[in-house]
Amino acid sequence: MLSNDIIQQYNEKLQAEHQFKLTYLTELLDRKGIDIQTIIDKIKAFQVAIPSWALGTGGTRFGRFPNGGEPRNLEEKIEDVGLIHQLNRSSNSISLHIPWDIPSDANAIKQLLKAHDLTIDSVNSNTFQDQKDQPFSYKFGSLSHTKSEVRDLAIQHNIQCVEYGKMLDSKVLTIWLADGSNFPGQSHMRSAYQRTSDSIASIYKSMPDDWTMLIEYKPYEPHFYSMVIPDWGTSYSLCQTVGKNAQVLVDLGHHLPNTNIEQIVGRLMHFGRLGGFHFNGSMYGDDDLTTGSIKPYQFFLIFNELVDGMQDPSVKNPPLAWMIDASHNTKDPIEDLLQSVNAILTTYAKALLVDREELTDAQENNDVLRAEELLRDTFMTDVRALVAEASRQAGGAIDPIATFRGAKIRSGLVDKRGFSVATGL
Ligand code: RM4
Ligand code: MN
Ligand code: MN
Repeated sequence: MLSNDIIQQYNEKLQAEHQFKLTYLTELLDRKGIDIQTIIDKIKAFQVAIPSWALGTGGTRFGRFPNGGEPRNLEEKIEDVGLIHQLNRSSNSISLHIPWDIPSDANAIKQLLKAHDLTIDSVNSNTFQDQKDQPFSYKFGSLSHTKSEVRDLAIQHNIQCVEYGKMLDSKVLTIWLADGSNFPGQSHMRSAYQRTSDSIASIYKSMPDDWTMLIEYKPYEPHFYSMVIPDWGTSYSLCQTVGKNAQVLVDLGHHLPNTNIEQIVGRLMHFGRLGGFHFNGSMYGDDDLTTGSIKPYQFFLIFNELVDGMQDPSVKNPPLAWMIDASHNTKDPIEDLLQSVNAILTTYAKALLVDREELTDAQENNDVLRAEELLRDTFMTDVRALVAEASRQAGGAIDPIATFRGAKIRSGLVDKRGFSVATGL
């Protein structure tokens, strides 16, 4: 664990400039009738889960370029997330992928989580790879497979994930189904959907009542002709079929270019079926880049829709599960994650500043320019000092990345762990 003195030491260096920016923002928002502390408190409460599989360098199928010091086991993954949370106070949970993160001693893991002020977010099943000594292959599908023995294996794996989750007090199972086809005629579209729906229903039935099932969609990859769950409509219909504790999960990279994701968010919230988010950045598809790095305005529009839904009492959507789902091929994974969380909080803060009454008025009166300018004005406001202040007030760093770099944390991890490479993709 990092000594809090180090965080304070870096904060002191940055305090004067930070205060200057904050004072300006306080006055600017005050003129608009917004109390800055109310916004800061909301930022403090916003927590984004870190996926265990994003703590090592990712790769493409052409190669991987690790820098060393990666977590070698679940314990070290928890330590890394603990470090991130210590620096930004906004990442208080970790999501697990089974079988990569099977806990060998659940009680010891729970103790470790507690020591780092963390909890387990979701457990994620993996039927996109065959494991060693697996009796049947997922090559031609898992939950949608034509053969019942393969489907049963995949169903049992998901049920097992829930068991591991229960041991660690998780309450969320996330299913991302890699099933699909690569060639026309390969798969019978309607039957593949029906088999999937039946398989998901059996998993759902075995889940405790206070658990949530999140169903993710993805238009292509690993299959390129068809995916069994390619879009939000399919996820939504599966959720409707299985029951009220199933929700749609939106992964920002799982859309074709130019899809209006904010509209999808609005629709799902309207139906009360938006369960959670996988944040990342995307240029073409499932690029898994740093959140907000490619299309920051679109990201703001998505948050604008989220905040609008969350603040509207007529919207009966359950609280959302926020998570990053990224892969770090180029940057240091911890730095990249800190950058992503910062982009998420900054964008959330901006969406909180939108004058909703004014926007509704402009929309009702079809004043297109006024509505658009209202959003643009908020988007252009530099609110980074609000996020820095939220972190500072919560005991974190004013500038988490500067502190991570200044304290030479990565080289410390390399010294301790050696040239290690984490499990994951
Ligand atoms: C998928 C999807 C899932 C993630 C895997 C590793 O594309 O985004 O959420 O668990 O990648
Ligand atoms: Mn995802
Ligand atoms: Mn993905």
